[in-house]
Amino acid sequence: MKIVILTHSDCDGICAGAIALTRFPKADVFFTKPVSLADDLKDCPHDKIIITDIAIDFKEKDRILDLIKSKKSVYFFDHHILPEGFEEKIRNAVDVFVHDLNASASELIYKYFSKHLPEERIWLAFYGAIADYVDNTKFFKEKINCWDRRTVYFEASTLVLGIKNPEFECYDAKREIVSALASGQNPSEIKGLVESAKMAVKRELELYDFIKKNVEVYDKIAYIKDIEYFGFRGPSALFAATTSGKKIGLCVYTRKNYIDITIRTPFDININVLAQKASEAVGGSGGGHPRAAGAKIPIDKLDDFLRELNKLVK
Ligand SMILES: [Mn+2]
Repeated sequence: MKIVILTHSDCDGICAGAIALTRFPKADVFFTKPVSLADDLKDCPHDKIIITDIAIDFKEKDRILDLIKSKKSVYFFDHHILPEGFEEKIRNAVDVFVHDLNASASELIYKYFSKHLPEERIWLAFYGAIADYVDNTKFFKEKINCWDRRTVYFEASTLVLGIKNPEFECYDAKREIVSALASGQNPSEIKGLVESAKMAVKRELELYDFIKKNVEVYDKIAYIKDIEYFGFRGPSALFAATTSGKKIGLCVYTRKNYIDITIRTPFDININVLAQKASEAVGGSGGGHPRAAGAKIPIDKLDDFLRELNKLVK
């Protein structure tokens, strides 16, 4: 049987993919994104398709559902908000459906396959959880006590930060990381990854200084626009909030036909809900996780988006 793993190319996606590959060592691994999932499914000749850590794009949802129904066997592991009314439909269309907004994709897939995995592969579930800021689940808090958490966080940081440099940014390099992790190597054993992570730390600290000097504010929101550190959108958005003392920070990038916005908060605010409401109010789309969200809006709507978002912040 031909098996493929379709996963996200961030740290959680890499770890979820590596857990799936540990379970099915002969599987192919492909990286995808919400907007390209439908096309990737269309081209997929495999008998079993494992989808992990990919949000369902609400504009593509019907096409994705039809494609899933046309496949022999689909396993679905995810933790992004599903389009309204979609959960029941996808649950009925797949063989395995595991969805939880409060845990990482890595944790969900690890728990599902754990009986078939080496015990120490739980580290991959830890890395994914740490990377996605969900290292606070009951499962994580219980299981981390069985290991030296300092070592686990060192390895997680090596992976999260290491893949930010161009050397490890491309899909081929990430596919190799997935294989190495699936075979039991730790991130720090992957050649060049620790050095790469160290460079990322240096750039992140430079970025902090830069944002401190250049942050702009709009009432309760702080933002930084079109800076050169593209791979650091999450920390950029967070530092915008941190350095200005505002509740919400944005990192804004003007792309060719739209504006890409990364949103973070140091506070306990469900910014994914705010991102979705504010972006839909200006004709865009948005969502993500409670502490790590994003939006895509029409190119001329930044002022409107800031106003809408600001209205939603208590
Ligand atoms: Mn994730």
